[in-house]
Amino acid sequence: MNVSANRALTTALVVIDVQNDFIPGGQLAVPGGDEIVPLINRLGQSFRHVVLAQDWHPAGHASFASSHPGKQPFGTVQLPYGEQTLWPDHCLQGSHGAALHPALKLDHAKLIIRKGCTPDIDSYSAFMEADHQTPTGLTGYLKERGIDTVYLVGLALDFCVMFSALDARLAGFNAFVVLDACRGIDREGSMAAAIRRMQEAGVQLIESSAIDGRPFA
Ligand code: VGL
Ligand code: ZN
Repeated sequence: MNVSANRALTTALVVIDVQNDFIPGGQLAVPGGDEIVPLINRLGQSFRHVVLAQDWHPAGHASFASSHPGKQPFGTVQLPYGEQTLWPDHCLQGSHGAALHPALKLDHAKLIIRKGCTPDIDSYSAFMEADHQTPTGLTGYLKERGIDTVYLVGLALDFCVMFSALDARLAGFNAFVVLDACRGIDREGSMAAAIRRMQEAGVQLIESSAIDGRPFA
């Protein structure tokens, strides 16, 4: 087996939360969220292994401001695992808002991992719920398939992409975030903080020009 074929087998593209509710017009719109879809579609052609993450909350989820009387979206509440930012109701299981963006075309993706399903625990990360104890199963899936390197793209850079990248490092993966294939929410300096935290954790921040052109297929 030659080197490039080997790299194809050990590398995965992980597409985070490219869902209607995170696109302009959705319940928790990320500015420019729709702009990255054509780029992600193109990058997908460079990867044999593609995994999609889907934020997938039950009604009354603990991350919804509406679940906490008197609380507003973008406020916070103290939960057993720490401080939880509160959001508008979003990505309700089975809803249009929770569906993957209709222009996302990654037909060869083999796994859709749904997260945020536990009623009283949020999960920004595609790897681990916010209690830092409950795995989603993604680490096991990737490791069982011999994957040691993940490239992350999607929404939102300063929340779900960042926490997924940090947890990928904790699980021992090489982690790259493709910045121009992400968009952020950027509340109260969250974007700059996310970049700093990822750099400190050894996440490599790159542009798509570094990988465009089928190197992993
Ligand atoms: C996300 C807030 C709440 C994300 C998900 O995908 O970044 N952000 N749920
Ligand atoms: Zn969510």
